[in-house]
Amino acid sequence: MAENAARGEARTGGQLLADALVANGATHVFAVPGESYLDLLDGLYNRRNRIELVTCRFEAGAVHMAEAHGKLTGRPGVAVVTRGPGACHAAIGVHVAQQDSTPLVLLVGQIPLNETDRETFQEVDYRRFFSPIAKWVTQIDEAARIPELMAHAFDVAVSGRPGPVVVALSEEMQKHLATVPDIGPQAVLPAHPAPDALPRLMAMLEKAERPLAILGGSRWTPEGRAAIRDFLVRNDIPVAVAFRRQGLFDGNSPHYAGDLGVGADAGLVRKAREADLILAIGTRMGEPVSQGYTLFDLAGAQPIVQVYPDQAEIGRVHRVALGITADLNAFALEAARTTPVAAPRWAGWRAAVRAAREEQAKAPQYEGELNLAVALQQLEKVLPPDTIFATDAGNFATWPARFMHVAAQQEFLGPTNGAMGYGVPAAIGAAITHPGRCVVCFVGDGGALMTGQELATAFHHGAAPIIMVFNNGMYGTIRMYQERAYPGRVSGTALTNPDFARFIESFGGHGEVVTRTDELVPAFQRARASGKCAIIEVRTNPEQVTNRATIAQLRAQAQK
Ligand SMILES: Cc1ncc(C[n+]2csc(CCOP(=O)(O)OP(=O)(O)O)c2C)c(N)n1
Ligand SMILES: [Mg+2]
Repeated sequence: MAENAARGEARTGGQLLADALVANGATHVFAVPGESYLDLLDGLYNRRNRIELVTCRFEAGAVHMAEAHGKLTGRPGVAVVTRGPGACHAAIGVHVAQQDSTPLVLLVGQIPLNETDRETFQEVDYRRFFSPIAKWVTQIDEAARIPELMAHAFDVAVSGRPGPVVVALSEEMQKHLATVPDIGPQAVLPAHPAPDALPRLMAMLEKAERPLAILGGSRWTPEGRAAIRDFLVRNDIPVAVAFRRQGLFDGNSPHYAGDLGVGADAGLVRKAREADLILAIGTRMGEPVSQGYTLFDLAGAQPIVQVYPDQAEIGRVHRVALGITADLNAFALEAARTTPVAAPRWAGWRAAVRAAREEQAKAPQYEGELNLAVALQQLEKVLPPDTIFATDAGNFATWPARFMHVAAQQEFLGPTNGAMGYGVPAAIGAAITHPGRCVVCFVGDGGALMTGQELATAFHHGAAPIIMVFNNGMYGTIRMYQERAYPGRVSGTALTNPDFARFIESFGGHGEVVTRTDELVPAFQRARASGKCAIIEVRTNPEQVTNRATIAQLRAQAQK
């Protein structure tokens, strides 16, 4: 225990690990237990007043909750899983944290060291297993090394481009005694932009006529977000957000241009092509943002200023005119101190970009009793100003992305790597991280049953997110691709679903079914008033497979 540390007494490895988590600022641990880490569990028992141990039902759920915690707080989310099968289940969360640049520390209970390389029960070499998807993988074999290696794991997860670190914990090491002090995070000043970075950026802006900012990345602080908003708005620059980064910029601002990701509005994509200066702030300009690497010329014909915390990502695919290596918040605070361009020439351009966004957010007419676009717009008006949204991956997600806006004080959690099964656990992780806030999850009927068992975790820990299940009875996204490539040949994409309202009621939660436009808001209000974890099943029209096309239209296009 910490008192032992202060007295310089011996502690077990399990206790040192729990104390290392406290020393590095962890407040929550999301775990599925295993016999491989009984000593760490016991160490956490002693630290139960400092760390909430969240007992999950599936390791993928545990890592998604931890990842959501990391996205929201900027500090590494912590998940603990057992070796072999547990680590394999957890791998998806490591991939999310890698592609989403989220700080995450995954601890894995390991086999006894003296059985290594016999392919003993549940043995996996984690350095090899996780190396392509983790930022760093280590294994602790000596209790005395725990404070050093755990502190480094936390430091690596938040440094430069944030990401996942995996730490395997040899089984018997956790029982060994060591007398070593705790080590906390390395205090370090953030990387500031080079002295001539902002003057050069401003000089390029002075000459521009059609600038467009693309905001992305992770670990933005509230001050950083406010500062970058201030800089962009004072310079009257239209702002798009990168794929699933809607939380970075107030969607209601007249400067908001929409999200540049999978399913981006064609109007915004056209505007991005017309732009004569791209300010890529925090985004890697990856495949979703660059529309499959087609949007911008790779050799740099369209000038791009890229601001990124890791120099290795600057110009990685697209050669940029000006690369600025900097901590994003440090950059934003410096940018906010610059004098805005005196008489920007792009007021008309900014208005045109915004008009394109407003045009695409208008609700079209849809067949049937439920106009999902109108229902979501009505819902937006009654959501609390500090709502946290968590989304899964699938076509349903393009409806809120197109027709709703994430306001300045709201947060948005989504898997930029397109991992189905993320939404429900991310919502639970968010509700556990911020107990007072309203958490709304968007998930399809496919994703809802991929990790829906984690609802048990929500009840176990008193979390009450509201889960909106968009039920179209199919893996709709894949059906869409199928109809484009092989029209009329439905293969492997139809689903049979439970009664979702009765499913949540069986846990003691609140269930609602929505089939008409005007039912969504009252259903949401009853769900909120219940104070319980809730499912609102929204029965959507399967024919309306995207918000822009019906199955019949896709077939007709495919047969042309
Ligand atoms: C873990 C995982 N498995 C499979 C996929 C491929 N995939 C992408 S979307 C999708 C269907 C999603 O179905 P649903 O959740 O019902 O949403 P819908 O597309 O019907 O709106 C599938 C299978 C994926 N992205 N992630
Ligand atoms: Mg579906």
